[in-house]
Amino acid sequence: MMPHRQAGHASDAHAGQPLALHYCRPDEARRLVAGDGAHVLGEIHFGGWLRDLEGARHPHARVGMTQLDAPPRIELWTSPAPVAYDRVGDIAVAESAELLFGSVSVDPLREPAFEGAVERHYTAILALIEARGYPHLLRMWNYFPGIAKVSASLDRYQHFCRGRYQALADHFGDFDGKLPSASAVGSSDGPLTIYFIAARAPGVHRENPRQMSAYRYPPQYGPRSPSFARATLKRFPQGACLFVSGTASIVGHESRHPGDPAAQLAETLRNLRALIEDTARDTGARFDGLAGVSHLKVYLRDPAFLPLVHAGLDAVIAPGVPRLILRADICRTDLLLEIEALVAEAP
Ligand code: 3EB
Repeated sequence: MMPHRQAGHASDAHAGQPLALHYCRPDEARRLVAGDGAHVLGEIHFGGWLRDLEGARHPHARVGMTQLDAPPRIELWTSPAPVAYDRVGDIAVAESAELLFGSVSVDPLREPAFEGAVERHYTAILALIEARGYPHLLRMWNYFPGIAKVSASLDRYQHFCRGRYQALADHFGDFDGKLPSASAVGSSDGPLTIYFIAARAPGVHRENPRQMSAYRYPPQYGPRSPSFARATLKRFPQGACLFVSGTASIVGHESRHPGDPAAQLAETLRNLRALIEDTARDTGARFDGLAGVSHLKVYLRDPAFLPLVHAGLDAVIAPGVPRLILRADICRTDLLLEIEALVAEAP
């Protein structure tokens, strides 16, 4: 399943699961997609288009974030089981027996239209997953340009949060334990892209013992709080995995270590370790702390921080764990980096 990984590595724990993640070179993606062992759920290109997807039926998107490591990788989600493709309005859909992968990639629109568009797309996604019988959101990614641009005294991230909140509140009522894991990060250019994984059977949404739940943040961060969980645990017959949301140098609700990327990285890694260990303790999932991380995606405000990020990660993450490092705008201006992860249960 993971030709770029060495045998015996943490991510082999994903083998046989209803989904696998690959951060792979374009030629590896082509081979995986053409082979008969893997069916594509979705394919995300960061930077430019990395291979020709003209006529592709599976959900795909290009996100305007430069990759800071060479060679560039594609984020490819595959299923060992066959996948059926469809398109419903703006949503490209891939359905396997257990999982639905969807993506929306549209003109980002300017304020004041942006916020309503976010609400509309979220409402459409929620209606789709209900109608198709995959009502349980596991993970959502949100990318759009101009995340710090201010209009009507709110920045675009705050407008995004308001639109998302409206759709999710209409759907769920109260949020406790209902919101999925997510990332929401600023791109340099390109569309508003929302992609997601939903399931027939529920996951377990988790919070971080070192952080206030984002959906309870005080109003200083915006009129509507960010609506996501810190992580979502999903049990498959072959083992559990943990979708870890974008995680930053926030303790409680406050940003820590302004202007100090090394300290922000260390704080972020403490947050990740606490979240993974707390989930393992509470649920019995066999996650081996940071050693169980199978994939990392790092959003970095300034490419100059790249060497210290590599050094900091090398100290705690095994060398074979694929990391995608992207130039991106983080939603709070005092945050210099954010890290998301996939964690696999030990075999
Ligand atoms: C934070 O902890 C940092 O709005 O969906 C991380 C992950 C962050 C997801 C989101 C925001 C989101 O508040 C920012």
